[in-house]
Amino acid sequence: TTDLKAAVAAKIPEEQDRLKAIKKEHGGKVLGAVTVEQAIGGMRGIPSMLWETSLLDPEEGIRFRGHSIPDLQEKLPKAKAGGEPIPEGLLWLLLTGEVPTQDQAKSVTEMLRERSKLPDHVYKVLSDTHPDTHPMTQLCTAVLALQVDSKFAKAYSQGIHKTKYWEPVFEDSMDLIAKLPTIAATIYRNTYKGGKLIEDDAGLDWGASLSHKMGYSDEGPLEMMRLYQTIHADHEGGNVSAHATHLVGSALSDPYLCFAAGMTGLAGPLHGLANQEVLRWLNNVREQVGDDVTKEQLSEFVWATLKSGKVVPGFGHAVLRKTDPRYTCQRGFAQRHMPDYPLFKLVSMLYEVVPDILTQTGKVKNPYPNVDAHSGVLLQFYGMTEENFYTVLFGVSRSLGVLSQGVWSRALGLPIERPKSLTMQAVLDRVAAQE
Ligand code: FCX
Repeated sequence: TTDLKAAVAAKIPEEQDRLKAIKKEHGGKVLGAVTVEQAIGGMRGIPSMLWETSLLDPEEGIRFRGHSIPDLQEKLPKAKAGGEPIPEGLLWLLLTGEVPTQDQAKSVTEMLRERSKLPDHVYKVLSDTHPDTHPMTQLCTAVLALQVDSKFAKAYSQGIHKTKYWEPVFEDSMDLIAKLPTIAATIYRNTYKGGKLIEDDAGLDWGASLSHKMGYSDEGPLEMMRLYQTIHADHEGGNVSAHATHLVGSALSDPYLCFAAGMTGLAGPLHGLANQEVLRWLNNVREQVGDDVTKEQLSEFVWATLKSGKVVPGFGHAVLRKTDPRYTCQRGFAQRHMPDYPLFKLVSMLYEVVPDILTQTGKVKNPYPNVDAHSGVLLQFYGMTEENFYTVLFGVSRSLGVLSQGVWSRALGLPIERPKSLTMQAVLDRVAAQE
């Protein structure tokens, strides 16, 4: 089939049975103990939720439905031979678990295009926001403004049977994914280009159309955006944007509400906003020493950042313990398309300088670069110089992963999330009871 919804529907019964069997046969088994340190330390490493669309290996990085990033660059359908994968193909994979054919990916492109029209009131909300409103806040505002059209919220209020939840959740998710490029481009044009919007090009795929509507229609930025939108899509379930979406969705808040929750989390500087912070940091270096910075000067900057009690943005990770393959993939793109670009050289030099220094601090568990260390270079090269907008691009991509999982969370009937919290005294009482 080339019908995405039918392909998902066909998978649901076997996956429901699988989950039922796992629960029945292994429900009482232990996945891991929880230490006091973990409870205090941001629940790091506690296996405590189901997330089907991707799994993060600390050494090897993300796998989308079992496929690594290089694997997907090879296997996913492309807009042009030998080019970058199109994110619609990834969406099919995330939702069905199967790598799509060219025709299946094309049908997703068409399905999204049919749903892409943004209601007038959303344009109005966006043009009425205070001009200084951060683009991420504008993104959340626009997503919430769209919520009035939620098919799930409507179906729920009309008493839909719980076995059918996934269907309107699927519809809302596709509607929202379809509209996000127009929302993002409108935010960009309003904030930085005097509100002059650009007509869509009906021949373009979802990711390329985002770049086009922002005002960048050459082959270079179109290909870059396809890759960018593919690799930022998902990073298993525990990161802040995914977990926030998942948590809020577990209360049966509709996809607009839970995606907005995810995006408010992505807007934090330790998470998605790090791509903006990296650019600021790099610009600061360039302003102070110019493009011909030496390794010694760069080291001084890194140390100065650490000594002033700040993090070096774009480095470190809560789960990964090696260089992020999303970084490596973007580095490969830069090597192919912009090998002599000064900013790329600066970022490459950081790769040689920062890990050593972070290791010397003796506390950073992963001194290597993450996805956010590199994405700004690609955007800057093609003229997208407004770094405060970068996290919006991350957010558009993240919709593919978190909303796909949202469909499966409802299809599998996952319950409301409600972990246990403790007071400090309660922690001490539990520890004392064990001694
Ligand atoms: N620069 C300076 N210090 C760092 C650091 C960095 N890049 N990374 C970690 N540390 C520090 C932590 O702040 C912590 O210090 P503390 O003990 O004084 O509080 C200590 O090292 C141990 O932290 P660690 O266990 O290694 O890392 P966490 O799991 O707590 O945090 C993040 C992970 C990603 C938040 C952390 O590495 C960081 O702040 N990095 C910079 C911001 C960033 O790039 N975020 C984007 C991450 C990601 F790719 C994404 O979500 O987009």
